[in-house]
Amino acid sequence: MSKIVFITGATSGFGEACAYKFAANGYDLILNGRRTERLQELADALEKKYNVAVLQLPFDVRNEKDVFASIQSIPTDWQAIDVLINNAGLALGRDYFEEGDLSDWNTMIDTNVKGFMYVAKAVSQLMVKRHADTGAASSGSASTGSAGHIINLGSVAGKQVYEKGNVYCASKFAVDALNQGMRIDLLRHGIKVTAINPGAAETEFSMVRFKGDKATAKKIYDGLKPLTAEDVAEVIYYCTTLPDHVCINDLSITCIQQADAIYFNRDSTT
Ligand code: NDP
Ligand code: 8X3
Repeated sequence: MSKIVFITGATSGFGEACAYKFAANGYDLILNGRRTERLQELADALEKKYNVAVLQLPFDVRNEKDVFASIQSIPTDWQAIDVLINNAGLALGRDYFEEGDLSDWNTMIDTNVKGFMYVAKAVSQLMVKRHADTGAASSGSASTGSAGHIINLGSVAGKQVYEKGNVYCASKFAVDALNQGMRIDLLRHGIKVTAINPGAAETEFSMVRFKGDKATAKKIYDGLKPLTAEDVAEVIYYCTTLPDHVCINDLSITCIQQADAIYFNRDSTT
């Protein structure tokens, strides 16, 4: 039987690249995002190219009821989720704190923190149930690796605050704390929990952050050869290939021109 990966935010960027990477490696996929046409196109492409099965699960991660209802209604055949890539998220605006837009703040917290928690809770319940059903709990063996793997998308912005990053950084600091908390609390169920913390990666992220202002979005990557979505997907996939008893807990990844959330070595010729 094929393994199953569940990816939130699969309609673009890291999520979409992960969908291709995991499909290429034989996984069946549960794919989430709000843009249903994109989900359909992606599902069609993956099924055709890799002959994998795809279950589309469109919902807005901010909607608590929809998240739990959708995940609890996953057909039995699909409930043995091996890997959750808890990825849906966004930044909105880059403003001095006192000038920040309250609606942007609410959307970031509702998506990156609350939505992130809802998805992780609903999926971890399925993983815990599976762990109990397979008897791993009673044997005390957490090393079987059969219980599942949760991969949380943090950020270098969740390790260090930068100017005008305020609320986005706070949301990713929360992800960092939740990643640690989940790892501690899910330890007894044999569930691996990994944080992936990328630096600047050219996806739709900056276009979303700057609300379609192409010039400002592009400026973020001036003088950089930033990470690509595929670079990040490669690393995420790698984390799932290690032996059952090995877990990468927390991994930061930047392009070679970025040291952390603040320091860049930009090259005008790049
Ligand atoms: P993209 O904008 O390319 O992709 C974001 C994805 O999240 C889309 O598929 C979008 O789908 C989905 N999404 C956003 N809001 C919701 C929602 N409310 N419900 C369901 N899905 C939602 O960005 P990235 O791929 O770059 O970002 C993915 C994650 O990585 C985010 O958590 C981001 O914070 C993080 N990150 C990004 C970095 C970067 O530089 N790009 C660096 C570090 C971390 P749809 O609109 O269809 O719902
Ligand atoms: C996204 C990376 O540096 O734009 O989390 O905050 S950054």
